[in-house]
Amino acid sequence: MSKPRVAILTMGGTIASTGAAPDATTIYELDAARNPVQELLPILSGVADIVVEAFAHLASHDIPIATVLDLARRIAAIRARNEADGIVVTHGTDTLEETAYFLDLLLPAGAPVVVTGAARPASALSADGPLNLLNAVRVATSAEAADQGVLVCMNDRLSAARFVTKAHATATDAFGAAEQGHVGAVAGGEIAFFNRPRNGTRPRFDPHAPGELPHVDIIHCHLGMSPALVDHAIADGAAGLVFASTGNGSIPAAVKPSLTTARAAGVVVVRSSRVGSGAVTSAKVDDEYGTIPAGSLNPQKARLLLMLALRETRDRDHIAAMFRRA
Ligand code: DAS
Repeated sequence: MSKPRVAILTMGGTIASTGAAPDATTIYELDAARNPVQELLPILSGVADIVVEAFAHLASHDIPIATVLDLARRIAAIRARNEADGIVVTHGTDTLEETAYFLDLLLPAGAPVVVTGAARPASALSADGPLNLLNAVRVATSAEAADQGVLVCMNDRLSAARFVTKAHATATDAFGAAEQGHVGAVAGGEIAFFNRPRNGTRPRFDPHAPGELPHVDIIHCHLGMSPALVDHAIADGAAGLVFASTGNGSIPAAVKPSLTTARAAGVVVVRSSRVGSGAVTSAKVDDEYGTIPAGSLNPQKARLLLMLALRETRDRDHIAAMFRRA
């Protein structure tokens, strides 16, 4: 029987990095001449026929959003041409949740798309990248993983891109969703799904839609916050702003006049929370200033949805409806 076909698109990150010694777990670099993910082919080819495509070779905090859009287009093309039965993306963990969610917003149901990475470089003692990748490849070949939205496979767990977040700076068990949990697990090569993401009504966008992605900034709110950050972002041409607000999306009184400026300039403002779990709910400020509550989307994911929404429409109510369905 022929093996399933898996395309691995590599983006760089710690999984593709090496350090000077086995105990160098936090100091390491990408080597332009070496892609350690490629070196795992002999192990991976026991599970699937693998094609590796080096898509980018960058630390994930340096990946341009346009490259992630190109990645979505490449995955759409692989699916359309039936070049693979499943797709794995290897990625730095810092912004892994953003790429995974961006892909989730841009790719319809179809062949599995699994994003993975590593907390430790390829050269480290107990490097986690090789097993994360092997598990991701296994998941990408699983019929059950199809139509589940983009999945993240880290540390033997499977999570929905919509909810997963990086919650620890260095540990191998950094990924999770405090309220929604994981959707499955991989142990001893066996995959078990125990939750299904509710994807049916979520907004989806065409990866081939024309036009630039609009400029959307995140404003981190804090005690004694100055409105200058908001005013600067508006003057700088932002089409949208996401507030990483305190608590349940609160906006300081000192910043409210800037919301009026934003509205007059057609800048759409979304209220998310810096708290890390729970949903930002509707509030009086939304009626007064036209802001939009982000629900349970964290600020970095709310920003991605707002970018794609703003490329389609500038209508505040239409965008608010997308956030309600997200
Ligand atoms: N080097 C960081 C990044 O590229 C961290 C990592 O990959 O884990 O995101």
